[in-house]
Amino acid sequence: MADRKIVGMMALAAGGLAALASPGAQARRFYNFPTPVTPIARETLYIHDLFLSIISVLFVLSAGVVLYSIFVHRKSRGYKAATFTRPTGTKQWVLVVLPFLALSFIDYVILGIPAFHSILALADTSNPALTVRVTGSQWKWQYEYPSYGIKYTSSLSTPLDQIYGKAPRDKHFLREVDHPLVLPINEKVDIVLASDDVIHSFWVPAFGIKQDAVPGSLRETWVKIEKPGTYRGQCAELCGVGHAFMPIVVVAKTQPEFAKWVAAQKLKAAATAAAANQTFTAAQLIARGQGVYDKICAACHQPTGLGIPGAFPPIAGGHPFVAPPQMIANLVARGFYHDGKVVMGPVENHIGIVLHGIPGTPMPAFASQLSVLDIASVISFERNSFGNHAGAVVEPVQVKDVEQGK
Ligand code: HEC
Ligand SMILES: [Cu+2]
Repeated sequence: MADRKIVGMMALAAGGLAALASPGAQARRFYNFPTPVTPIARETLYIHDLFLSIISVLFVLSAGVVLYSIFVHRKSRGYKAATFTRPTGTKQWVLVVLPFLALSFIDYVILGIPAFHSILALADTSNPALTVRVTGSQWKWQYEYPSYGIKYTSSLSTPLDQIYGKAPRDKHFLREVDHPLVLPINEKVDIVLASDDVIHSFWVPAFGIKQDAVPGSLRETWVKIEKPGTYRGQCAELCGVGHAFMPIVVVAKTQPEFAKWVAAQKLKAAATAAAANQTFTAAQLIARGQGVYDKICAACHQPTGLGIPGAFPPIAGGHPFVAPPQMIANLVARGFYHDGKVVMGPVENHIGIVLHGIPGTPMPAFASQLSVLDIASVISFERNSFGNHAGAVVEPVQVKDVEQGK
């Protein structure tokens, strides 16, 4: 009989969907969640799979009943539309109340308890073994380990040629950085998020976390990574034109490997501090500065040094630049504008601009992101490239002097 066939087909479809969505049967494929590597990610995935299986079965069952009724009780068989507007009689009341109770049970107990548990677990940042501070800024992440005195900036390392389509894209196009966040496995790491400018969002799918970094307030989340490896994520809050250029790369290491990394970072920090007192040749500074410029400044001032009319002033002196009056006034005040053209202003002002940014404009302060040597180098590069002929370069001590207000 046709009716029985339909019921059979419905059962088959329900079973198939349930098998697809059931946690055990599911291999992690490209269209699904990445393999979870933290307790939170695993719980989230479990809840997702559970929700999906139950919802799929309910969908198939209820759609099946609807389709069945439409087909079997059709007009041509002499059926007439029902006219009742509310349940009448015991049978109908049971058919209303039972599904309601069943749905409530599914929602508040079967799904509700694990969901509530994971929300509580997500918020529990107590007793971390390590705290890292993550600060979003346009358009890079800064990572700081207060207990080790380590602090560095992580920026996109995809070459500009690939971004501009002049070279083939590699596997991790726009998802590779110069200095990843390095974390130990099997330890609870408290991640304290802040922002230097607008709202960013720290999102690493394999960790099951996505937490906004909000200017003027601190947000927290935590991870306990179970497997060494490289995990990739992205800023998940539209934060300006460079939003797609601030990926997150986390390298999880075993405790001994992590300890080695910490020791190496401390040595590096000592070397950077020492470099602030050394002198370098013009060629050394300019070559180093070119690297810093391409990585950090070119996003706004452009690889050509010509800027973008109205938004980002050229670095190349002698270039006409049209911009809103306030921006022109800023440039004039610092000695970087004359006769409708951008000019190389006084070196102290140049150092000041790069150290402290231009408040109230997109020009960021780099004092906390770049070493004194990097700042000296990038300024040396800017003053001797793009057709600028300052001749002299800037040594790290000069930057230190301006920084200390000498
Ligand atoms: C997020 C975009 C952005 C980045 C990144 C950026 N700048 Fe700027 N910069 C600006 C803007 C905007 C101005 C103009 C601000 C104003 O006065 O309104 C500016 C102005 C300047 C000026 C003064 C005017 C001029 O054109 O000479 C200098 C010098 C400068 N930036 C150097 C740098 C250096 C060096 C870097 C990299 C270490 C850098 N900037 C990175 C946006 C940026
Ligand atoms: Cu962002």
